[in-house]
Amino acid sequence: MAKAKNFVSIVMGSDSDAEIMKETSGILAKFGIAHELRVASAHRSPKFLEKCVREAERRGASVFIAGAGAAAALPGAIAALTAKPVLGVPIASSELKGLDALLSIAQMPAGVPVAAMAIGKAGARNAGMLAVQILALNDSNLAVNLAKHRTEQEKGVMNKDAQLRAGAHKKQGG
Ligand code: RP5
Repeated sequence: MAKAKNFVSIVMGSDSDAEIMKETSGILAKFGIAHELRVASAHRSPKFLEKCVREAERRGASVFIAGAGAAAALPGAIAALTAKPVLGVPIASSELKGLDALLSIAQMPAGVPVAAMAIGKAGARNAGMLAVQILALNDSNLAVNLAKHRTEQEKGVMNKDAQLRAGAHKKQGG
């Protein structure tokens, strides 16, 4: 199997997490980064999870992104199986609305790090962005695209500021 230059494995604990984790996929697609989306659970399918991690490593995965809710063991379990960076996305799928997952992901024991993103869609998007930033360290084209993205993002905010000010100006003018 030909390995992509940059390859990211996105794993989620349940298919019910897919709506959130598609946000990560959208960011990676925007930057043209090859990736996969898989469902594997640390609690419900530990042997299958290990198989998925090994397969992703064989395909050349350089970053893992794991989205899970409730007692979210998935990012930590993946981090225990690989030395590649693991970004964890807490998902608000239980009665505790993601705080449980956030703490489960953030409170890793020393020696097995997991980067904890924000709960939900913002965290899923940022996981994609952080993966791009990690890959851009060794990819100058990606670094250029990342810089362009930041410029576009800033322009977007400035446009909104200009629109808001123009609207306020009109109102004041009657
Ligand atoms: C977690 O339990 C999953 O990541 C999901 O967020 C949550 C609920 O899973 P389902 O019961 O919807 O499959 O392990």
